[in-house]
Amino acid sequence: MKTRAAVAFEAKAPLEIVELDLEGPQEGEVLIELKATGICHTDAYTLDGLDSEGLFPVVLGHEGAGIVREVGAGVTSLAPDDHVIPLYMPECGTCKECTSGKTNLCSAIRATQGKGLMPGGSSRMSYRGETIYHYMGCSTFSNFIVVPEIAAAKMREDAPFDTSCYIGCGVTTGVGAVVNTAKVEPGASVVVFGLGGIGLNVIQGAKMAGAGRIVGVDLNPDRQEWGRRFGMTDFVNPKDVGDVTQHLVDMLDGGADYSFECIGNVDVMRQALECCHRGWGTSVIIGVAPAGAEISTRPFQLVTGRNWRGTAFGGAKGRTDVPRIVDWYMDGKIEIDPMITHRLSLEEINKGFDMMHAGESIRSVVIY
Ligand code: NAD
Ligand code: AHE
Ligand code: ZN
Repeated sequence: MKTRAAVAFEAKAPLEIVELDLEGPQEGEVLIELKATGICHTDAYTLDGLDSEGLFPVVLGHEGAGIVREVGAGVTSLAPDDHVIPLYMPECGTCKECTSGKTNLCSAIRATQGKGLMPGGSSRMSYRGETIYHYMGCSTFSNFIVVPEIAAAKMREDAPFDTSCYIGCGVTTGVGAVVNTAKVEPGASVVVFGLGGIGLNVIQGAKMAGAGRIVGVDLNPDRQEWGRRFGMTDFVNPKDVGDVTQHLVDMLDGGADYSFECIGNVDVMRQALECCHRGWGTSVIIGVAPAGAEISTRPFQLVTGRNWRGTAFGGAKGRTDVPRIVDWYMDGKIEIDPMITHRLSLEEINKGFDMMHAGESIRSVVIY
């Protein structure tokens, strides 16, 4: 069949809207008609050539929601007309990681996923006979996609696609980092570096967990109002203070109980660790840093009891946790609607990237 898609033919070039050839679902796979997709900073990072796994030509996008249209042989847990969120973090339920009870990092299809291919080792997408790579096992910048059954989470049918798609990455990552990874407790102090599509969800997760002080740090002054809207109690613009780390340590009587880096900047990752309280403070890295970048600190920071952690997809197990997060949204426990600042057609997708870089959007969503 044919599908309309925004293709990244090369790094740093605008996406081009073309009609691709798409092969149908094979055994254990499903065909999904996407209804909406968000644009996450990780898509921009790969498009900018900063991803060590980046491949071109590729259909980017990993934050979608849609409807199952066809299932391949042997598919038992999904059927046509099911509403689903594609998962870049699948959940097979049987691999070493899924059964460990210690991580959400399912390993069933990670090797081929990182090579832009389906589990059998081939791509389902092509353009004029040339292979087009899949991205993060999702490629939601295509109207139709094929994904493995284990990489789609069923969602309730009354949840709107144009907001629920954000649960496919940003919402789950931010809220999950707080509740699954850090396990922030009531009254704890929290510092959030970077108040974009992820950081604002960390803030609302911290508020939901009953955190006390929630300090936001961002270079964009407009983000102060955004942070306060979701529960931030204090705002720090690094441009207004000398030493950000010392400023936060003084502000929080020795430092933060928890900090979250939601930017992808290794210098800020160091500040996020070092603003944590001696003896127990935990810093969680969420931001994805450019290929080749490395983090550093004095080992003394760890010797004296600070903890450095990281999280992917907020520690959430896709097929188990995503439907619950959709329920949290539908029950008003978390907010999504105000963060969707722009709705675009597929033809306007490059505008979404421009607005992200200019700091004008929180989340742009493409509606098919
Ligand atoms: P975004 O562009 O919406 O937000 C980034 C924010 O950081 C902006 O508000 C920007 O003003 C601010 N910022 C930039 N440089 C700064 C600095 N030096 N100091 C303070 N603030 C600064 O991006 P996003 O979609 O929220 O993504 C954030 C990061 O999280 C990216 O690196 C993305 O790749 C990563 N991410 C990781 C996961 C994961 O599972 N670990 C999931 C999603 C996104
Ligand atoms: N491909 C990069 C790593 C990118 C990365 O860390 N991705 C996050 C999700 S970002 C979503 O917006 C993730 O889930 N990582 C775990 C994994 O298995 O990819 C690189 O450095 O090669
Ligand atoms: Zn993302």
